Amino acid sequence: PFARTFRLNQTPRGPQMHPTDLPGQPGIVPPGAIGHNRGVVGRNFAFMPPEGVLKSRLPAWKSTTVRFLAAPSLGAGFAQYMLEIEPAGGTAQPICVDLQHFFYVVAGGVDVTIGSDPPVELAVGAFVYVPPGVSFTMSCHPTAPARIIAVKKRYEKAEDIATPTAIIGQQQSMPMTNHTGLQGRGFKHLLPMGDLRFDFEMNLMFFQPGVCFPAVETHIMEHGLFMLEGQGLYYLGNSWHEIWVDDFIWMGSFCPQQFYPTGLNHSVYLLYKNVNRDVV
Ligand code: UGY
Ligand code: MN
Repeated sequence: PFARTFRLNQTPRGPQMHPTDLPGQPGIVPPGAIGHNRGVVGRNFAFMPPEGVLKSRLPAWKSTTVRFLAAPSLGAGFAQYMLEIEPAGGTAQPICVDLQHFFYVVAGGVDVTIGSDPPVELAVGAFVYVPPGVSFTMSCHPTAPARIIAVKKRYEKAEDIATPTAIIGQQQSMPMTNHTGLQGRGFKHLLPMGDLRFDFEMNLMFFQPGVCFPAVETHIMEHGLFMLEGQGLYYLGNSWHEIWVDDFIWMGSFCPQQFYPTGLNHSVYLLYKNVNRDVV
């Protein structure tokens, strides 16, 4: 009976529209509604297509939908979430002594202030790192909604190492590097690599179709992965998962992982990785 009733939902969606906001249509079962679910939560990984991630509203965020993707309740040592901010919505966050924040603009534009600095306009591809002990505000431009991928992490202080300072950047003006030497791969390290003040990295990873890692990786660092462009197959634990734009993956410590990009164009994802701290 599933095979007879299931039909792919061909409703086009605009770049600002989340799949859970699609208008219902009689006789059309949206992807993921019955049986055909790509979402999986394993012992130390989670694969989350956007259609199943429901809305939260938070007191500190005005006219904003928050969709939590990773959280301590999942097993993650950080939180990652998608902010969908309506025009003129946003937040003013007070100083939080031990929390650091990272934001990356996926769609639309926002104004951000960090501490007492003047506001900075962020467009698609811009990002901001807010260190612990620093307040910030974020407000969406009045003309269009914004989608921001966010990370929140408790800062792990290390002896004799200073706390990082704030960073605002734009990925389009950063150099593409490739320490692997493998043709068809590229990296943009949005936070300074090898700077021991930071306890996490945020990297954009670029792949040409068919170019994978030299080996299946199994490492202590966790990941939060948000798919920005392209498509492929992702190996997690011991199974392959089809990955598309807007999908999210949490990879816990020691989760075997590999990416095999498919499609005709390059694939890009934004990757959180905790680094530079000892095991206690
Ligand atoms: O840097 C990394 O750990 C990266 N190669 N992992 C990944 O993309 N899953
Ligand atoms: Mn990795």
